[in-house]
Amino acid sequence: MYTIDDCKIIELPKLIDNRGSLSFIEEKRHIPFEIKRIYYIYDLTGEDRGYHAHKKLQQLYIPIHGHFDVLLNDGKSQKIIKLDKPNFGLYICPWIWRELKNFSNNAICLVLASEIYKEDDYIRDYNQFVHNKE
Ligand code: T46
Repeated sequence: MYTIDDCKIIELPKLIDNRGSLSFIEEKRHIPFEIKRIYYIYDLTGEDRGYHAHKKLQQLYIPIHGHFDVLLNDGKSQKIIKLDKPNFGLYICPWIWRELKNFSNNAICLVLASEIYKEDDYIRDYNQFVHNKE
């Protein structure tokens, strides 16, 4: 049974020189899954996003610009994690309810995902999520 303790902040490499900074991610080295999809959310209006869990999907959220909060809930416990550094990503395992909130101006969230998009991997009803976790 997955819990919020299976979700973690992953520090990514950051190479700094007089031109700026560079971070990189290699699958199975910095993150525990193979990357099958990359997407990003941007032009955010301030409305919350998420409000769902995934049955199989693993993801890494990276705040490549700005900052925002992620609420994680496993049906029993919850915590809120602030993402505000492009070299720190949040790994989220399956079966975790997530809500993305408090986006700063021009925030961009880059997401690395372990599976291609499948709507039937989503649980978008919180009561159903809690019921299925039990
Ligand atoms: C997550 C957060 C951070 C696709 O067609 N392909 C895709 O790869 C994705 C991610 C979405 N879509 C479609 C599904 C919906 O019709 O785009 C529309 C908006 O997706 P959704 O309402 O799920 O957006 P968010 O921001 O609430 O959630 C998304 C991801 O779905 C989710 O896995 O963790 O971003």
